[in-house]
Amino acid sequence: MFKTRITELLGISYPIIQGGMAWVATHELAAAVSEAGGLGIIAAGNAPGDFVREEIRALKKITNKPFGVNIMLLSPFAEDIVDIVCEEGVPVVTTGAGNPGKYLDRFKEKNIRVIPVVPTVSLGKRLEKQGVDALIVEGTEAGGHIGELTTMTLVPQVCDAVKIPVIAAGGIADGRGYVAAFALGAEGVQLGTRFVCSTEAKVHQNYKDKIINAKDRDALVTGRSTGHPVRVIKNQFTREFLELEKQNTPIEELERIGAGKLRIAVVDGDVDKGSVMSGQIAGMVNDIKDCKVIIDDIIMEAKTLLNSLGGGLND
Ligand code: TUI
Repeated sequence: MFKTRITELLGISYPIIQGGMAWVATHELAAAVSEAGGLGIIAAGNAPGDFVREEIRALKKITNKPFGVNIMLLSPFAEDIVDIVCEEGVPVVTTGAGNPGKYLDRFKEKNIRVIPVVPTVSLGKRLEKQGVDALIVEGTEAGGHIGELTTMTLVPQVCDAVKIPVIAAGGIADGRGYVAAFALGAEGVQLGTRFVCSTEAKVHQNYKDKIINAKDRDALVTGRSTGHPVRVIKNQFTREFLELEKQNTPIEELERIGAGKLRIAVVDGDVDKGSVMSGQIAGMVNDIKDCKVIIDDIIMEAKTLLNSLGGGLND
């Protein structure tokens, strides 16, 4: 359960990858996760190509370990980011918020491992046929832009439908979630919210505190009416936004209001007027730890849990 096709494919020590969170997943966080034996990811988000190129170069100066770049496919700069990851010798690409099919030939040509996030069985099957290396199967418990199905229901259905390895995401932050994901058929896990609350994440303290103080029902969904549902922590922004949605405000107006709100929360620390993206697991993330401690604790807890569960076989 600790050496899988994912550790093999990516050349990492533990099958734990970090989510590609816009503004949060900088080279500092990615390098820390990779140094700790997982796969760190730089998030391109909506950033322009030159910014992402500098992030990749900055990461390479501080670690020689494998890493990845997440391409958010709704970004106006997605095409440029594809060019840049091909030029800069990036070993792994993850994608989100769309179908990366049209870019796959170019990634393959450069021997880049491609691991898209999929919210459905059908997209997973289609991308397997097109030659992706693995899938990140993300349940609706996740933070940010989400699909409809839960991790519990989606992961086993995708595992049954494909032969390539699956990485489970959405609602995982500790050894219990890790073992549960493997029980569902996954060979790795992706964590987002847990890594936001790490020492190395260059995220405003107010944002980390908002997650640490969140309770079980504080992560809710805005943007259902726009077709781009986004999970965030409840605050003044979500109250106002949800009220506008209730009043059938036009989609273009809602998108204009939502634009730039993540940066305000992550960088400026305005967690009242900004968008504090987080998964449902926020209620269980109660401290800030080094990335290495996060990963070591998960592996230790998973081993202990497996021993106790295995003990049940002798009953
Ligand atoms: O992408 C994410 N999480 C994100 S992206 C983001 S930036 C953003 N902000 C506002 C609105 C929209 C985006 C914040 N958080 N997670 C991975 C993910 N991918 N979740 C869902 C999907 C997804 C959805 C549809 C993947 C593929 C897909 O395909 C549709 C198609 O074209 O077949």
